[in-house]
Amino acid sequence: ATSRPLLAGNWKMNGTRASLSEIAALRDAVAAGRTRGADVLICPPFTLVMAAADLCAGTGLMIGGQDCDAHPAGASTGDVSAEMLRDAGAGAVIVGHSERRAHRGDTDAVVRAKAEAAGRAGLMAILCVGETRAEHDRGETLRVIGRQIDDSVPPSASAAGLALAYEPVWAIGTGVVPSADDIATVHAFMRRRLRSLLGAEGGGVRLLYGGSVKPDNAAEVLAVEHVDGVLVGGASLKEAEFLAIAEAR
Ligand code: G2H
Repeated sequence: ATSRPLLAGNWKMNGTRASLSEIAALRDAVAAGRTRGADVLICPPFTLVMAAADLCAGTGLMIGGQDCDAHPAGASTGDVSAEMLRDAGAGAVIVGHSERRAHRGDTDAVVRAKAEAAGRAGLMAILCVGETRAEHDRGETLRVIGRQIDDSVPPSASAAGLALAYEPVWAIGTGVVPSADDIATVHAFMRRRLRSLLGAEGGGVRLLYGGSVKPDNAAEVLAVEHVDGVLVGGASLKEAEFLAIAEAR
């Protein structure tokens, strides 16, 4: 973990207007230096993106979306484009989260199109990959991750415009976290794969770990080689808990 770390929160389908106080508190903690130079990002639901971005404009707390459509605008009821997120004040967007891959039809090709749209809109894409429990148990982890990287990372991606998050599906929301050795193995593999896909840019893409990151395991996860940050779900909802993760490194 040599680059400037990225600590990202994914609120998923949680949060109402009242939750903006958590974002304001985190913004103030970042401004007070409590996150010690890390890049900090919170991805609330679409309904809160603009209000959250307004609260954080010009501060060190970035706001992002949790998904985007691949097209800039059009007849696509219920969808939000990367351009719209950018217009709302977002600086980043998550694409390819396993909950969307599993339940919303986001294939590798769709994820790549969304990541490309994010790039065109000037958003950093937080692109998620990860194997299922069954794939893990069959020893297919690296094969699955390799395919997901090859087929969903845009060949045009830049180091600044992309973060790749390893989120083993079996570790999401379960309290189970892979061993430090297993995370290191997967992250080293991701680094090699990104280098062969993107060349020098692939060496600078930040590699995040996601899946049941909590204050009590964050220090260990963040110390793993090739781990340049974390993507945090449940523990990002409360400012104090997320800050404890940021302060663990
Ligand atoms: C994994 C993670 C955030 P949690 O999905 O993307 O969620 O930390 O709740 O496992």
